[in-house]
Amino acid sequence: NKKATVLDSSAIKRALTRIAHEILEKNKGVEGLTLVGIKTRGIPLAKRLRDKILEIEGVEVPLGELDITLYRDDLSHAENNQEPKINETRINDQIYGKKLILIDDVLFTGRTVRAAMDAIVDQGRPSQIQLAVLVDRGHRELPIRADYIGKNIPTSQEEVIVVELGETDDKDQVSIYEK
Ligand code: 3GP
Ligand code: 5GP
Ligand code: MG
Repeated sequence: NKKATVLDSSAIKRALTRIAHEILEKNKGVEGLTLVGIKTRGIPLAKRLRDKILEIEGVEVPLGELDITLYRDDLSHAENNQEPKINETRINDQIYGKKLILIDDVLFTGRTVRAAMDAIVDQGRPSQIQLAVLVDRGHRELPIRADYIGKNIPTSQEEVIVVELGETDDKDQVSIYEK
């Protein structure tokens, strides 16, 4: 059951616009950048950031995709002791010497991002890996943090963040639910 809406569509849009500017500022432009969206909702977020960067800078940066899921398929009963697993990777561009920006919807324990970094490092040696997330809900179990954060939403273990995006759902919205 739903407790609150934390980001509406304009707030999501503003957060992504800000993150696009932060990416450009931190990296002094687009040189060497590659965006990498993580599985379902990280991919539309990565595409939106690419479009925003194109709007601001006039350059279309390369975009890759990573598919990482848990071993068990009943995700509604996902437990913290399940390790994320790489299914498929499509990072078409070269990785060597590139600055990769991983993009995901929610950062929680950090295990998905760790798995993503493993998969990348297996394929090549980027000069840097940075991380952008729409929501950081806390509860990290690994020493991982995001470089770019849409919104910090402190949650309890009993709460879940529901991220809806127009590309996969019927609207843009981020809300908190009690499990
Ligand atoms: P996503 O693929 O768009 O990221 O993991 C499958 C989906 O389940 C995810 O969608 C995510 O939004 C949703 N989800 C909600 N709560 C959790 C959770 O606690 N763990 C994981 N792994 N996914 C969750
Ligand atoms: P982590 O591996 O950091 O524990 O979890 C990150 C991944 O699991 C992200 O891809 C994210 O989609 C998903 N996830 C974890 N917790 C939540 C949550 O509360 N809401 C949503 N929407 N996704 C979550
Ligand atoms: Mg996700």
